[in-house]
Amino acid sequence: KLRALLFDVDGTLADTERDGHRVAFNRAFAEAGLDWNWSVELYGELLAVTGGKERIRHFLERYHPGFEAPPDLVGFVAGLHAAKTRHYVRMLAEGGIPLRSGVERLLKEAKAAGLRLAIATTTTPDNVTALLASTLGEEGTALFECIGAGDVVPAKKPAPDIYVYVLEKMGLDPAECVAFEDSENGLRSAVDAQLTTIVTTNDYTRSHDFGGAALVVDRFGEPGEPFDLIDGEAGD
Ligand code: XBP
Ligand code: MG
Repeated sequence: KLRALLFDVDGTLADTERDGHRVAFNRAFAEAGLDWNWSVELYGELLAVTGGKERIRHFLERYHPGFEAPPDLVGFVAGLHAAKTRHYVRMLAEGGIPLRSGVERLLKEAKAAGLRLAIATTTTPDNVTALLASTLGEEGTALFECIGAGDVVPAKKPAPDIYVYVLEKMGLDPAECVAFEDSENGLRSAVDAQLTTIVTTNDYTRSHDFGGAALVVDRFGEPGEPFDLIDGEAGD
């Protein structure tokens, strides 16, 4: 029996990456006096590594191998990332990013139908509450029984840990849930947690490999703006 819907955040609930996270990283770099600038295209590559701190470290190793990092590299990256979170949360509070088509309706209809809702994301908890508050108002966060986010598990997506964490917290079996994701890393994470997974694609993820998804659509959609079916496995 279906009891709960589990949602990814970035790319699934809202298109937060290109005009949100990316811009916030760049603001944090500029503020720290660094001349790094992540273009829309470069950021698409960097998204292969989930987690902002992990992404910064990957960028350094790959694009600035000669960078004279301060002795406390972990602290340096954590400081940059904290500034990035501050910029990102401010952008959301200013109403910067709307929910994707069909998201609010899906959440509210699911809730009204008695389904339990949860979030499983690699992003920082403050970012999740900022997005929900800025788009759904103060009751936005309360829609979700459990918000699994960020460093609460050490291994981020594509590892299944964050989904396993949420399932344990809610006392649910994966067979009682459906997960919603937008990316290959997210899909791997959910599928490896034994979850039936619906994928909603976006500009950064359209070309990903979605093998193993129960259904792939280009959006959840509204009656006036229906989704396009990209792939579906009969019998799932
Ligand atoms: C989202 C991420 C996050 C965000 C940035 O992946 O990878 O790292 O890009 O957030 P998913 P933080 O949608 O698969 O959860 O900087 O807070 O990590
Ligand atoms: Mg995502």
